Amino acid sequence: DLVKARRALLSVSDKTGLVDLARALLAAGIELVSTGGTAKAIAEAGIAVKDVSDITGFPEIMDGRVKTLHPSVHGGLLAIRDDAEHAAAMREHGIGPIDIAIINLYPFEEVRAAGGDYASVVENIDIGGPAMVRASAKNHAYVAIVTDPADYARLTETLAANDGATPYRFRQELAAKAYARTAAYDAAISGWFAEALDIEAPAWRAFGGKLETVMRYGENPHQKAGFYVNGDKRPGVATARQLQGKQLSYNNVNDTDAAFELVAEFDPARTAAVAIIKHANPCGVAEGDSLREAYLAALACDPVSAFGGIVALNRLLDAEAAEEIVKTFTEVIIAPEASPEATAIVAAKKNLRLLVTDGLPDPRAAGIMAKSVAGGLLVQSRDNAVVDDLDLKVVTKRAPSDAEMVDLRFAFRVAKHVKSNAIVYARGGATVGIGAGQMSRVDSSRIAARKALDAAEAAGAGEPLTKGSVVASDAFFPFADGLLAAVEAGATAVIQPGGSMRDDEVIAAADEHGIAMVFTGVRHFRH
Ligand code: 93A
Repeated sequence: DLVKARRALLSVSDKTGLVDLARALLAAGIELVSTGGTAKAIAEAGIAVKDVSDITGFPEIMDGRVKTLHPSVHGGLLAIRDDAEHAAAMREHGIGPIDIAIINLYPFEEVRAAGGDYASVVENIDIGGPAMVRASAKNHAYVAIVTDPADYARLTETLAANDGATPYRFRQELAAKAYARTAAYDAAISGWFAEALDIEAPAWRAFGGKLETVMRYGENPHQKAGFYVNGDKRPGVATARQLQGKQLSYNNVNDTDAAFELVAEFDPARTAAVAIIKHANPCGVAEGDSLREAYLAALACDPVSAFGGIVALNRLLDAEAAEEIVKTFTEVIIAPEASPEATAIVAAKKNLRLLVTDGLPDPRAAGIMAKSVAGGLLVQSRDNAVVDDLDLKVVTKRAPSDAEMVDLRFAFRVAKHVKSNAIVYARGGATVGIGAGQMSRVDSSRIAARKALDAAEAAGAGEPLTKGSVVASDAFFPFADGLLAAVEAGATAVIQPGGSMRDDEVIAAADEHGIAMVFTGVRHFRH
């Protein structure tokens, strides 16, 4: 079970913690063998290390493309120590066992993320490293393979606790981690090819490659969770820089993503926009001349739900907006940038997380969405339809006024990001009532209207804000009842995909009440 470590091979691109580890291994009586750059770094610290060329009897050739790809290295890693034939082969060819391998790979992901050119990205595909990692991990009966500098301390502690040996269970766990690393590495390479060649990426890439964060827990405290990233450089929750606040929770990441993807629908060159999200649904969205104005209008839609929400902005967070946002308990703020003054205002709220992304995602960009189901993964392309690109058809006797048309587009833009069945009332560039996630469309209609009433009451307004509003539906009204509920709430114009068997009935009901209605021809289900 315990394997006494006598020789370690070190070959690392990321030299973090290398010298300390080398010193500790040497102190434990372990001989060190290393490749060019790694050996140099160790030797410069005054630590005795052998060059891998000394054991292969072969120089590193072809710019290092071939340095450890040699039977002396792979035989030392793969030999079954107590197999007579293996032992004989080792004697015959002068191969010494390697008991510990410390390897991390050429920084393919980093070079790719930094926008390296084709040739340098290709040159950073490590061959010898993964070969050694896989060989060591296969032979975990004898070899401890460490692929992550974060495990160096655990290695030295384990050696110290076991008189310079490693236990079987420890080597098994390291092997499992090693194969996860090589799998993610190859996934990143194949993903890069797919992107470079503009071909369909393998579906499983949607799951992401690299474990970025281990969360305290998942959707609920009894669930474990982690955040895996796939190297996509698009501005968003995965690439955001957190300027302050507690670690993001699983639900925070999910909600922040929903918030930012929604607010990115609003071109910052045209308007300032704010979205407030709770449980992955918006409880208020608005645009305006300033972020402050937009935030206040978004907040007015449903101030009760906004408590503990996620706030996303489509422009640089300025001091005026920050001052308003911190008045309400908020979990996360995400924006393309934040001014120093705004950052200072947010800093007064220690726990409030502030994320900046250096840009907005492109709502029209292609992408892959995945959802796990029992026994599999459902994969689909991203919903990148944008209302401005759609052919809107007026189907009623009355056409919407210009002002109604602006709000109709706004409402449909928001409805795309509301869980189905989605009903969104809007007026003057702000949502005034949102009905989300109901099993019947008419219920979503009623809930949205009810929320607008509550908001009006809370604000001391005489009549519900839905009076004179427009309404968007993410999918067609199967019957006239959903439309009639909207009419009752005071909506004057409707936007919806159309396409129901009963479109005629719905159009007739709209005409009867002087409602203007447009069909988009595109549905925005979201589940
Ligand atoms: O170019 S390689 O694919 N060919 C090899 O034979 C080889 N052996 C180790 N890359 C190879 N490595 C990698 O070199 C390791 O995975 C490690 O990332 C890096 C360490 O090089 P150096 O010690 O010269 O800094």
